[in-house]
Amino acid sequence: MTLDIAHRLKNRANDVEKALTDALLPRAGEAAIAKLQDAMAYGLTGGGKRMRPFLVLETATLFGAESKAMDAAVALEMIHAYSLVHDDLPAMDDADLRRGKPSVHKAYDEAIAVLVGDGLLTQAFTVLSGYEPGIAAPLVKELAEAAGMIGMVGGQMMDLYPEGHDEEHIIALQAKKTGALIECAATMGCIVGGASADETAALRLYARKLGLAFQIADDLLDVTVTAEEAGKPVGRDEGQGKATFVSLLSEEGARQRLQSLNDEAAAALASVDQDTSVLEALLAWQASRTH
Ligand code: GRG
Repeated sequence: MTLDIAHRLKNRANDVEKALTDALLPRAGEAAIAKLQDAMAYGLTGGGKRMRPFLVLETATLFGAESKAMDAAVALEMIHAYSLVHDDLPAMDDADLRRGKPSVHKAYDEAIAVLVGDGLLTQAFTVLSGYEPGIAAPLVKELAEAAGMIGMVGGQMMDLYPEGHDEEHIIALQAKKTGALIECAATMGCIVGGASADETAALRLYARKLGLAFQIADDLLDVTVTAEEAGKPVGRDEGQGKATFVSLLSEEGARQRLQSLNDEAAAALASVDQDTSVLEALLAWQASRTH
């Protein structure tokens, strides 16, 4: 039977959506906290491709640990959603639209959007604390490092205060800003699944290549689709004079780089004994995504 990756992503996304909704229940008795929870749910649910949770679930599935992986997937998506909510704030990217609907600070207000990000960031670690200690500790370390100063937040800082506009700088920045959470997704799946050090290294390498390819696809979409298709503002990097893979390599060059990264990611899977066809299919799906 041929693998329908779009269908598999959709099914996983539906399961993740339900788990994310449940993770913010029950609503508190205090009206203010219930309102915060509503705003957190607004930023967390009702959209998104759920590629990072997909990667957690599929990596864990390689090692027969699918049933244990949803909480790790939820925690990671909470971090991702927080980053989008904060990134959209006027002090950051100042974007009014996210996933085709008003950004959290537009639907609520700026102070609530800051608290929504804070709430999601911290709730992610509450979710991980439910794992048995031998798994919870490495998951917490992995997610905290990927999200924090040497990971995504560090990458955001490098983007705000660039020390260069050349390819080397953009690769280093994006490996942290976008890549760290994607690498973390595969690693969390490995931790939950009890993968060996070699298997984890191979899947990390796969995810590192995928993360960079993901950013290149994002840069290409930024210059090829409308804001309506993207569900968020497009073409802003060029307006702000920010270097992207497209401005550095040209559209054609960026497409070629994306393809070589996909080839390298597929090669990294070769040393994993399990059936990695879903992870391989994800590469092609990601490269041709439309939002
Ligand atoms: C602490 C104030 C404050 C801000 C932090 C951490 C941060 C701001 C920003 C993170 C960096 C960021 C938003 C990177 C963008 C990565 C990216 C391409 C996101 C879009 O991911 P998709 O396409 O989105 O997976 P969906 O909507 O599908 O989930």
